[in-house]
Amino acid sequence: MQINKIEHIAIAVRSLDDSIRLYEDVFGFKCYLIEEVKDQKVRTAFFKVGETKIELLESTEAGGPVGKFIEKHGEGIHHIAFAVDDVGKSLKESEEKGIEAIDKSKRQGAEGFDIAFLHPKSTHGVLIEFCEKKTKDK
Ligand code: CMX
Repeated sequence: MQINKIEHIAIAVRSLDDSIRLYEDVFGFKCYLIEEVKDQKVRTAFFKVGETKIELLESTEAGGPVGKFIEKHGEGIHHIAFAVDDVGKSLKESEEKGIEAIDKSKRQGAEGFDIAFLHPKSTHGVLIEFCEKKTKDK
């Protein structure tokens, strides 16, 4: 498998607005996109950091994955996303090597990326996402 780069690091936050202020006013980043991903029950905000990005995640429903995460762990790093050329192939290769996938096939995430997650129980406690950009400009 070839990982091209860390596409983004995602951070679960209680309030997108409060957290955007931190990243803009203190760190000097510029939020370039706020997008709701309805099927994931989150609102996201993105910042470019060199070759990679930071994604802030605010839960829109208590029972959603980020709502449950914050309830259990509090705010903090939620997942790491790897940029790959082919999410389907990366999933298959991972499963062949005994890693449990959460998603059995790719689906659409924020920014129109194809995405899929591996289960943190299989990856030493880190939720890992594969991300494939449809128009390639890695
Ligand atoms: N990182 C590391 N571990 C995590 C985790 C995370 N983000 N979220 C949950 N876990 C842990 C739990 O603490 C639990 O550990 P223990 O068994 O030791 O207590 C374990 O994973 C399983 O938890 P669970 O209660 O059985 O399952 P959940 O219902 O909490 O679901 C998960 C966990 C990872 C399967 C679920 O959150 C999921 O499917 N995530 C993928 C989708 C997602 O995260 N979407 C939000 C972001 C979308 C986006 O970026 O657009």
